[in-house]
Amino acid sequence: MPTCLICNNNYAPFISFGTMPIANNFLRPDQLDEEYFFELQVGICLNCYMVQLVNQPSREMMFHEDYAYYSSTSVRQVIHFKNFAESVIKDYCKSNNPFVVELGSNDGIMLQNFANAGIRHLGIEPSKNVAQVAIKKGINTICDFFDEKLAMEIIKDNGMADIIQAANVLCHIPYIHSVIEGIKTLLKPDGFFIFEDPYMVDILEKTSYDQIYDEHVFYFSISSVKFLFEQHNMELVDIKPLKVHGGSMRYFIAHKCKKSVSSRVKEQSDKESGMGLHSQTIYNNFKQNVEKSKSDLIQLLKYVHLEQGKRIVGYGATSKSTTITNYCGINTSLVEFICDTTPSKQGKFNPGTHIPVKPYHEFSDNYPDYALLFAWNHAEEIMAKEGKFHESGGKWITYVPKVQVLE
Ligand code: DWN
Ligand code: SAH
Repeated sequence: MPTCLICNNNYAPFISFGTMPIANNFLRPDQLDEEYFFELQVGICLNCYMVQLVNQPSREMMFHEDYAYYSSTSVRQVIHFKNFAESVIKDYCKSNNPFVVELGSNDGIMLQNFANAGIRHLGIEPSKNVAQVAIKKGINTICDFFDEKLAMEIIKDNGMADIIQAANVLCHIPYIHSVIEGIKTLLKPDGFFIFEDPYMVDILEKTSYDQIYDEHVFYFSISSVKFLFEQHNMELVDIKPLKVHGGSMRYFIAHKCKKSVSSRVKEQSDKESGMGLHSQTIYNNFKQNVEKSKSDLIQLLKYVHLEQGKRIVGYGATSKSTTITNYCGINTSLVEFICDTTPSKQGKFNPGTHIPVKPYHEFSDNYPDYALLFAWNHAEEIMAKEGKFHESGGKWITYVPKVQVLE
């Protein structure tokens, strides 16, 4: 039985997806034969309620000098982080010469707002290629993995932080205890650690099982986050539900007994418990929903392409799509190619099932009959700009919250 990364209790996995490649390892033609695979399984620890990956590939296999995800590819995400930064500046940057630290700052999508406002800031980003984009924008960035040791070095050079932020990062880190100890050391006594990640309740309700892949080690809920920070004498003091990435939660953490705790925390925690988040049944039901989603999707794609002879192209070579394509066995016999605006993914092949990734113009120059929306979390942004595809008679296929053709 695996051991919980949070509390060392034993737990049993409730779902297995079979072997999976590294989700963001888009392959050059000469790399197709040398892929790494691992067993993708998830379980819930019924002692601390943390939903987690059973096996994790090493961090260096995922975050390196050629990390495929550049945060600023979505215009809506740029706006989301501008609003996030502006609220932090307004509410928490009142002290003299405040210092803001961001973990997993990627290409600077969040910190550029602090840099532009002349606020002292520092990004910690281990993936060198994206860190360099931020540095070129004039954003102070250390290219390394954040942990307790690095926190001490940051203090030595910069002093303590008023605010520490992390978006879609904490859930990526299996050595989370060292990271939280680092945050505790680096954060001023009256400071806040504010982080956001995909929310377990949204994943369950939408059967968005494609959020499950190597980089996402944890699937947070209010209950598991509370337990985790209490182990470090820190406290969850407020929450804010968010629409991004298909439903996320923003968590506000403070040193223990330093801030009043919003009633929202208990309300949402009670809601989770009422939904059955603390017992096994809901996760077993999720497994059944995932299996149904898989068979519905394969059936639809086969009907559309093999029986009706229609062209299907994937839209957005997301990390999430690696889980869908590998778990459902989707390859070029069903999907012609995947279009994506990220230059470093283009001309490569998706991990595992080796569908070619092509530049966006290959989609718009010759619209397919159907577009399989792998970037479903950006649906609003994508639909708003793809009016011509729709006018040409093109249709969208989605699988979240259920498999369907959007009319
Ligand atoms: O947690 C993570 C999140 C924040 O980002 C990381 N582990 C990795 C990554 O996950 P993802 O790859 O599933 O993220 P997205 O934001 O769903 O990826 C969107 C992809 O679609 C990018 O490759 C860019 C592309 N795209 C596009 O081709 N046209 C996106 C938009 C909005 C578009 O219009
Ligand atoms: N914050 C951005 C990027 C999320 S992708 C956004 O929301 O769009 C996750 C990022 O976390 C990657 O850029 C990865 O390199 C970084 N990361 C992984 N482990 C880390 C660690 N220990 N410390 C800091 N960043 C880390």
